[in-house]
Amino acid sequence: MTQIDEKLEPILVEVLHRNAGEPEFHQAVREVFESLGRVVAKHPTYIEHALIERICEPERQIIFRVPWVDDQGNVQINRGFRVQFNSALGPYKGGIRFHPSVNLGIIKFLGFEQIFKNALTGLPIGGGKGGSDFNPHGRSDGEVMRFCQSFMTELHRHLGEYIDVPAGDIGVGKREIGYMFGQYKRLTNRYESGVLTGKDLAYGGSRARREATGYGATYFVERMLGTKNESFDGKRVVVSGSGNVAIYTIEKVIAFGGKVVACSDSSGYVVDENGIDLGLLKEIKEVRRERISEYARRKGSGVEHVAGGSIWDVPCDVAMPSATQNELTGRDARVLVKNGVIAVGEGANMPCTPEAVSTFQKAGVLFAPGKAANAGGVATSALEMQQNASRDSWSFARTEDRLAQIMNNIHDACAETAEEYGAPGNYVLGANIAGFVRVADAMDALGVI
Ligand code: NDP
Ligand code: 2IT
Repeated sequence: MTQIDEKLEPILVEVLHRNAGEPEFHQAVREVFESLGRVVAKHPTYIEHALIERICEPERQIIFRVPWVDDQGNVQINRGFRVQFNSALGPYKGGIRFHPSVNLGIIKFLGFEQIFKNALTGLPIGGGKGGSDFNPHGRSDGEVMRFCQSFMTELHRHLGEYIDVPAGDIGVGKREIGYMFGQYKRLTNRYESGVLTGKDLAYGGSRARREATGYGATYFVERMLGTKNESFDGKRVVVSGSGNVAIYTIEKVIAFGGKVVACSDSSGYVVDENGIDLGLLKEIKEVRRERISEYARRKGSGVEHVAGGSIWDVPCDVAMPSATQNELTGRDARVLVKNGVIAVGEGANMPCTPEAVSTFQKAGVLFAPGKAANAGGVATSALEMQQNASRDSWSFARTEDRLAQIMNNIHDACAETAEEYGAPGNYVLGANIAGFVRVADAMDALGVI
């Protein structure tokens, strides 16, 4: 583990103590602290004005009961969360996750990462995150709708286009956003398009928002490969997950000439040496909401389905972990390095454990951290807010151009910051410092609030 600067150590101890029992939040905070030693040495005001303590304390945390009735007439109870972490740069902005593993610590880790990610986009958005321990798998449309309506019945009083603007994340896509927007509109009697992003094109969504996270991560890694005179062209790529981020990562990697040979879900992975058939994958995952084993069953011989196991055992040149936090361990990283991986791009939030990240860095593997590489989703959400505010609707090409520009800018800001602070090629350090400085300077200008 990297040494923490001696001025930062007591602050970290206090933050960990104050947030006991939240290991993912601790992990995210520690990684940022590991990067900040060189910053506080240059700019002592960040310590003197307590900006580091302040940034670790959410502005507001909301926890609420979500009662709903299932198809059998039973009353079900879930827990809802929204952590409004930081609004120095703009309204709180960040997704909503529905997954049985959701708890306050997970939402705080995601909200904390979101602050720096959103700052890196250069757009006026603060950081927040929300969710519930509701499990949408196996639930009917009617159950999902009633759950979303109940969730929004409580949450709506805390939202607004100038206050807090949620979007999707694991388990929340355009269906859930539609049900939540419908309930918000009904409760407030306002057509406030900009209160949620990731909306369907039928009622105020942005073109290219669906594709944005995966496309953005691929643009970022393509530019990072370019620093070594490499590209996706002709490369073997493994993408974990088979949800929104994974599917549109696969689509863009293929467009850049790469071959994606494996993808996964929580039940296992498939290997298709001919390259993943994207049309079939979309039909199975986006339309039919089936398991990944169905891909192997439909393709027949030649495609392997491995139940359980680690997708990182599949040899590749580029790895794009795009499922969930801590899905790629130190052991997995060692296997990837042994198999000759040259670049890793985090499509998910914090998918690589700290041991995995240091394994890649020590081996000289190009490593793009999630808060930089997956920022294209939230950046395009901010473009959706712009379109809603100006009652306009942009073409796919115009939106994707902006996305590509933003990703290139984020890449270059991370690379230049790493260079400036004496750690060329360290995108983790570059992303943490560039993001932190933007937010901390804005907070400082606003006084002690
Ligand atoms: P989806 O719900 O669309 O897809 C998630 C995928 O990851 C599914 O294949 C799912 O499998 C798998 N998965 C989820 N949890 C686990 C788990 N505990 N173990 C193994 N596999 C798991 O979500 P997204 O694609 O939107 O999100 C993926 C990641 O990207 C998350 O980390 C999210 O925070 C991050 N992200 C998303 C953005 C967006 O715009 N959507 C933006 C930036 C980051 P199964 O279906 O079996 O559960
Ligand atoms: O993690 C993320 O950046 C997201 N889930 C997208 C957030 C957003 O507001 O678009």
